[in-house]
Amino acid sequence: MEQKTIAALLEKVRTNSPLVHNITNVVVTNFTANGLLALGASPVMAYAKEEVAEMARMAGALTLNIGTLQTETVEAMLIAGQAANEAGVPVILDPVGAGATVFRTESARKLLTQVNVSLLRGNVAEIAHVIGERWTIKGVDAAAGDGDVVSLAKQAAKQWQTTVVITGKEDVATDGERVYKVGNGHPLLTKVTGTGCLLSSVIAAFAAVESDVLQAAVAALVSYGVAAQLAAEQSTMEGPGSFQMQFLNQLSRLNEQDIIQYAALQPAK
Ligand code: ATP
Ligand code: TZP
Ligand code: MG
Ligand code: MG
Repeated sequence: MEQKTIAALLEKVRTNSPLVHNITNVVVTNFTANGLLALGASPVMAYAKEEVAEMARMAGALTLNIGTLQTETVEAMLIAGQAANEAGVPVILDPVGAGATVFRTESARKLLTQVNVSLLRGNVAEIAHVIGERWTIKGVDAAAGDGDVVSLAKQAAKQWQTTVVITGKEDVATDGERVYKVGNGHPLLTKVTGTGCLLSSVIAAFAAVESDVLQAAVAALVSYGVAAQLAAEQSTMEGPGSFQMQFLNQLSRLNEQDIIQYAALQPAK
């Protein structure tokens, strides 16, 4: 995928400012809304089962995030997901903490079974557990492991008939056939809660303007990772507090030159 294509998709997000409907967790709600605004998208959070279908139908994309799941929220996610499917609105699922508890693992699988999910994004442990493989997980965080991340991602894509993104130091994106690796990002992203969750919603914003979900995901991963690198460079003090603020600034000012200079993207097998 060309760097210019990535920059053009970023520009399209800013021009179209797609509405992204998020049913997300209580930890990251404000950060997700601010991150989407900084990027140029239009966030909305709506959870009541009386309204989610209506909101999902009018959105450019829907993000389902199980980070602080309640039984009623699963119901609302199923209603929203099915309404999005009927309206042709892409659905992104972030299975936060799948594998940590049975409720999370089973809810993620239920959503994947009953909703046509366009893209599944998680850390390696979450994706492994969603497909019934083992990987150490500590709450919502993945532990280091020695499995093959590319084959795990491909296996998940085939098992659930969806596009899969596994993030970490290096990100992997695949539709089960095509595979990309993205090396952008910065370790400070691991010191700010919700950077994975915001990324899932940023992928949703790109999927709202690009129907090839894999291309949308790769453009989102590169843009997000480059913004993080620039933020780390710009932070006066190297710490998570100033990084978080700079990261929002960089999401809003990122341009084609930055993408051309920093994109670390390679096709893989
Ligand atoms: P976890 O809970 O395991 O941290 P997550 O849902 O927060 O998972 P991450 O895998 O942390 O998701 O991915 C969020 C962003 O952070 C992605 O853009 C990813 O590339 C980036 N990232 C994660 N770890 C690193 C790292 N060690 N170096 C650079 N970037 C990283
Ligand atoms: N606990 C439940 S959800 C959540 C925490 C700490 C936020 C996780 O965010 P991310 O993006 O997966 O780090
Ligand atoms: Mg993280
Ligand atoms: Mg996460």
